[in-house]
Amino acid sequence: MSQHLLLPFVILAISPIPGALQDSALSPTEEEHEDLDCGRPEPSTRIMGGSEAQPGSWPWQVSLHQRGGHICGGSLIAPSWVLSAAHCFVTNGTLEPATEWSVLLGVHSQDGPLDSAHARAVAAILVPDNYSSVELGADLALLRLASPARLGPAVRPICLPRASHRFAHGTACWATGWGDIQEADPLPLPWALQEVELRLLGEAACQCLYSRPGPFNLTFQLLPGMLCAGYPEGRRDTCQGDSGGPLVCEEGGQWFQAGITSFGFGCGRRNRPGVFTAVAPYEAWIREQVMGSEPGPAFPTQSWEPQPGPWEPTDENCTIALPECGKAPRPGTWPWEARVMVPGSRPCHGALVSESWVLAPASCFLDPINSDLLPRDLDNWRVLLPSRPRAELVARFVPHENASWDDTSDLALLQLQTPVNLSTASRPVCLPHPEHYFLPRSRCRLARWGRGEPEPGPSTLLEAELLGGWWCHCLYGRQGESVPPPGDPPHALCPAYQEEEEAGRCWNYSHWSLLCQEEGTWFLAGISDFSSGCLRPRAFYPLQTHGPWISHVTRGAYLEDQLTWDWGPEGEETETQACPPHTEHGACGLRPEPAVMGILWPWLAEVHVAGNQVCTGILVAPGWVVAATHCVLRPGFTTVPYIEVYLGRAGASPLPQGHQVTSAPPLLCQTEGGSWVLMGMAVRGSRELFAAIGPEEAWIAQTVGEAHFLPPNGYPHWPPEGSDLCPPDLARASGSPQAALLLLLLLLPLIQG
Ligand code: 4AZ
Repeated sequence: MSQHLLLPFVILAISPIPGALQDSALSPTEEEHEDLDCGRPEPSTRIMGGSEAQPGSWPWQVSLHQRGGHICGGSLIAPSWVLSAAHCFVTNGTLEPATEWSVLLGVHSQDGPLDSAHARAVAAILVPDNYSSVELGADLALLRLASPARLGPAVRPICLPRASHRFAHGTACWATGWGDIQEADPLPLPWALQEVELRLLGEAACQCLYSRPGPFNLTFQLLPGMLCAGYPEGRRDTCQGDSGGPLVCEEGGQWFQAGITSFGFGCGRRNRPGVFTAVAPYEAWIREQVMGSEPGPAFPTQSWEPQPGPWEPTDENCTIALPECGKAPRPGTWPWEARVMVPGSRPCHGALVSESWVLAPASCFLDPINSDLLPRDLDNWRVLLPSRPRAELVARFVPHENASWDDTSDLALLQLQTPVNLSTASRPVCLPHPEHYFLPRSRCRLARWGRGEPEPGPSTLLEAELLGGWWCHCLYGRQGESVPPPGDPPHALCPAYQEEEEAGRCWNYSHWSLLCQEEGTWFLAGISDFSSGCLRPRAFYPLQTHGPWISHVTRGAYLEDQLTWDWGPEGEETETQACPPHTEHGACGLRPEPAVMGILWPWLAEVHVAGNQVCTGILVAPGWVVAATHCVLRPGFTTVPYIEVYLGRAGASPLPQGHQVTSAPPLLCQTEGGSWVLMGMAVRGSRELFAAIGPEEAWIAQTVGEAHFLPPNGYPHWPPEGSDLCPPDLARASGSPQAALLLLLLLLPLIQG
C-alpha cells in the first residue's frame, strides 16, 4: 500500500468542512433529473502500463485516506455513498473504525493544489456479511459520507449496472488509480491519477489462465461474483494501491462500473490478469444498504443487448501467452547480445532487457584507476544489436548506485534513443523475479559479459549445468573461499562446466554472464567477476535481487516467472544439510596432481567422444566400460555421439591437439584384501565429490551380467584418517548428487594402445 503518501495538505483537508451539508446542494441541472445523473464526465474534457489521466476525466474516482496517506481507491455512486473494496477496511477479520478514514473527491494530482478537490469524513463502512478474504469473493464495501459530496465538473457519480446487465467479453474498459506502477514500485511524484485500458476476459478464459501454474507455482479458482480484466501477455494491470477503485465501461455515452479492483497474483504478470469484484451481482445488496438515502445510486437500464464481439471465441478455450523474452534460435546465437562501443575502449558486452534498455557491467564504464565514471559524452556511445543495420544511439546511462564498490552490483543500464522493434533476431533476455529458484541440474550457458574474452575452444565449453545450492557451498568451502549456504534469494549460483587450465591460467579468467534455460526460455541468471580465478565451480552472483531495480529504471524489462517446477527425485533442497567431511586432499584423499606418467591402472580407459573430448572410463567387465554420463552425452543431444575407447594407455600418451580433457575422475578404494573397488565417479564440476556407484549396482549387474561386486557389507578397508584413502563417511558424503553413469558396450575387439 502506498503508505508513503504523506501529504501535509491532507491533514488539514480531511476534517469535515464546516457547512459542507449546505455546499452539497445539487446543481440546478442535476435537480431537474428524477434519477441521479451518472457516468458522464464533463464533455469538454477529455497503474501498470498505463498513463496519466486528463484531470477531471474520471470524476467519480475518489482516494481513500487513512492517517493522512492514500490507501485505496473508490468510486462515488451517490452524493453520500462511495463504493470500494472490503479488504481495504478489514484487518484480521476486524472492520476498522470509520473515523480513521476520509474520502478525497475531485482530486487529480495528490501532490498539487487542491483546486477542485474536497474531503469528506466517513460516517459508516458497510461490508457484506459473507466477506472473509479477497480470494473468497464479496470484496466490496460501501462508505457513507458524513456529509454529501459537492457535485461539480470534477465530482460526479458513476452509473451502476443492474443484476441483469451483461458486459461483453472483450469489451475495452478502463481502470484508474494512484496505485503502484509496478510490483513494489510506487507511483512517483506528482502522484497524478493513472488510467489503463483493460479488456474484459470471459470467466472460462480467465479460469483457464489461472489454472496454469504461474508465479509461486500457484493456481486460483475464480468464484461467482468475480471478473477478470487485462491481457494474457500481462504488462498492463492494476496494482497495489488501486484496490477499491473502479473498472468502468462505456455504453451509449454513459459509463457503468463493471468491477471493483480487488486483487491479482502480482501485477502485470503473464497469464495473471487482474481480478475484480463484479458489481452487477451486488445490485440487491447495494440497494439494501443505501435504502432511504436521497438521491441514491443510479442503476440505468442497459440500453442494448450485448452481442458477442468478433474477438470472442464461442468456446472459450484459452490462449496462454508464451514468454516474449529469452527465445534464441540456437544456443550461442543470442538475439539480446548487445555490444556497447565507447570511444577509446574495447567493446563491452551486455544484454538487451527490454525494447529500450541494455544491461551491462558498470565496470566497463568506470575509470580503472579511481573507479569514477568515464566522461559521459553519450553522443559518441553506440550500441550494436544483432541484425540491426545501424548502431543505436544512447539516450541515458544509469549505473547501479553500489556499482563502484560492490561486485554483486556491477551493473549499469543504458537507454537506447529509439526503442527496437522486437523480432526473432533482436529480442530481450528474460530476467528472474526475486523469488525465482533455478533448479539444480538446470541447463545453463556462459555468455560473454563486459570486456570478457571469447572462449578459446568449441562452444560446447560454454555449456554448464547448475549445481544445487548445498553443493555450491560445500565445494567452494573446500577451496578456501566461502559461498554461504543456500538462501532465499540465493547468494551464489554454481554452474559446473568444463574448464582446462592452460599454463596455470584458466581460459575463463574473465567476466562471464550465466544464462539458464527453463522450458526453452533463457534467463540472465547471474554474473561473475574476475576474483574467483580458476576455482571450481565458479560462483556467479545471482541477478534476481536486482530485478526490482532494473524494472524500476526501465519500466518494462522482461521479468518472467519461474517456468520449471519439477524438483526431481531429490526434492526441494531447502532443509539444513551438512557438508561431507573432507581431508586435506578432498573427500577421498585423491591427490590433486595428475597420475604419474607410466603408472598404468589396468582398468582405466580413455573414452574419446566425438573426436574432441576425452574422459576417463573404468573397465568393469570384458565388454563394458563405465563412464560419467556428462562426459559422454552433451546437454541437448539426444543421440549418442561417436565414441572410441582406448585401454591400457590411459594418461600414458599425450593427447592429440585440440582434445579437451573432461574432468570426471573415478574414485577407487582398496579393500582389506588388497583389491581395488570402484566407489564413485566425480560429479560434474568437481574432483572431490563423487556420485556413488553402490546405488547403481542392480542396474550395472543387470546390464553387464558379468561385473564383479563386493559381497554384501563388504566395505573396503578404511585406513586411519589422514592417509591417502577414503574416510568412513564416504558412503554418506558421496550419496547425494545423483549418480549419472553410462555403461559403454565395447563391441569390437579392444584397440590396444
Ligand atoms: C493490491 O494489492 C492489488 N494486479 C490490487 C490489484 C492487483 C494486485 C494487487 C492486480 O491492492
